[in-house]
Amino acid sequence: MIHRLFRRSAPGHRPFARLHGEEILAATLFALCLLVLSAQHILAHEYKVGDLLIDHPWARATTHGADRGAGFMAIHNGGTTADRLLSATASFAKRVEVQQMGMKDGLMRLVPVREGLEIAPGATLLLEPSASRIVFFDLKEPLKEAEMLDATLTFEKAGKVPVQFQIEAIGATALDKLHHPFGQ
Ligand SMILES: [Cu+2]
Repeated sequence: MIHRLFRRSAPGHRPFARLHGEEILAATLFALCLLVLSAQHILAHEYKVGDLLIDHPWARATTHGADRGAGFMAIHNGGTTADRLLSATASFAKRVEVQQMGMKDGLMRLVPVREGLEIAPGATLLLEPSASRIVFFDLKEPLKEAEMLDATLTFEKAGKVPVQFQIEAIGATALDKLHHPFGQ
């Protein structure tokens, strides 16, 4: 990768051993940046099942005494037929609901999905704080930052998929957490 980078910036493509000092410095910095980036995502996780790619399921840490939590992720459908996220269960919650924004009593609010959330062919379903989410009810204990917690997602076609939710800070937002730049 570094080699390719230099080819682009130095059309003469000299052998690596003959790079100038500042190029070696640049390469070192570049490698360090990669290390730092991957350290942030040391728990980087994604799940591939059939044509679906489930990117970084995460949930916000909860304060002591909070009885519910919210989970988010991106789900990309690389196939040619639609699938649907129907439901979920979690080891750390007594009850789990997939919710989306919808009208209720004349107001936009989160409502449980009835027929699941569609993931159209080639599309990415984003579960993020401003939109759809998985809600964990009756938490067995507070969700603590940096924990990885077991859950199972159920899809209409892909079936049951075990995943782990990474617990992020209370104020964490969605898109900087994903491993793939979906929807950005
Ligand atoms: Cu991850």
